[in-house]
Amino acid sequence: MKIKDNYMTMSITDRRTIVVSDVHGNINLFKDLLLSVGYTEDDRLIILGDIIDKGPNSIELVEFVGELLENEHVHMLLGNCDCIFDELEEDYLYNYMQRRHTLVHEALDKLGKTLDDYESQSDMAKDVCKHFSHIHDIVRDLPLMIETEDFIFVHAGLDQHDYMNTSRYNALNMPYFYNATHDAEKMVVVGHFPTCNYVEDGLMNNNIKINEASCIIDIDGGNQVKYSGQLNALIIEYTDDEYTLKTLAADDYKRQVVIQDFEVSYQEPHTFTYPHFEIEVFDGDEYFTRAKHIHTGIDFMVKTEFIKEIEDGYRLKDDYTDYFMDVSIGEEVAIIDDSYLGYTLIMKDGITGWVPEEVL
Ligand SMILES: [Mn+2]
Repeated sequence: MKIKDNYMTMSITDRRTIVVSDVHGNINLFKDLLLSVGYTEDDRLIILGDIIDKGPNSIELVEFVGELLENEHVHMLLGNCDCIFDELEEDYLYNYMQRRHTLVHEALDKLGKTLDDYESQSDMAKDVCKHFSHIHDIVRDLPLMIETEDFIFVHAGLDQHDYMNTSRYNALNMPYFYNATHDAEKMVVVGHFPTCNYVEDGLMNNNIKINEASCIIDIDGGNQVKYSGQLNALIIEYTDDEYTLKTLAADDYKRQVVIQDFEVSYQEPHTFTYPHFEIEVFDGDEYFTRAKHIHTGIDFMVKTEFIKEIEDGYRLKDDYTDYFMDVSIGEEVAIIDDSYLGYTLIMKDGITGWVPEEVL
């Protein structure tokens, strides 16, 4: 199957359009985001796929999206994670379930069963399909792409040439599309690949990224995937034939008020993201250690607890930023992780960084 076999065209100039992607079972955050954008049924809502897996409430979220879809101005595209019902008999499923929370976990929970209760994976698949066909029905025949006057919406990406012939697999799975090019001559809006993987100015930044030159917008804020992920909304509004774009984000981290100013006079921040985690480690203390990032050759200071010793060397235990955030008294910031010695990882305006713990 290709995009040209399953897509929709529509005009979006008549009302406000809100675009959201990769909600991944996080129903509460999705509702928060809809509330913050002031969503009403007069708006157009386009969900770019991947409502299922990783987050805690995939089944309830699919049911909720199913209700929303009864409104003719609500549309959802297929994402790779929404294909879970087609993968129930795949060999890799049980292995994946060890690493990630999935819709299957929730389905078995609701059935009061575990994988051990089934003689075979095929029996499990049949049972889940039988009891959750109403969930399957909602995500079964979703389109791969929506094309409008000025925009193309697709979950992951388009082929470089002849986008209508992009395969279903590429439309749902293409990595690093933000760095690619296309010949669609419209603004292509995708999710799937968290924007913080495209590091600019050395910052860990989860906000929507817009590349006017290559006509690509990535809106995936890494919700449920990155430890400081957020859920982004892209808002498109037309006046006559001209559109304007606005962005808004929601997250569910606890908030704390800054009680002391903190300012760094000069720094050149670095952010290293998946999959380049190999580092060389030099001297340090319990707070920070001098290290070299192997893939880029960059020398930097790593929070010592972020170093993971492996068989033949050292790795970062996850995405890492060495950015120190400026904060002022009275400011409210999101607390990402306050379990580190002496310093707290916070997020402000979609950007993640460290502050000394005494400023909070
Ligand atoms: Mn995806």
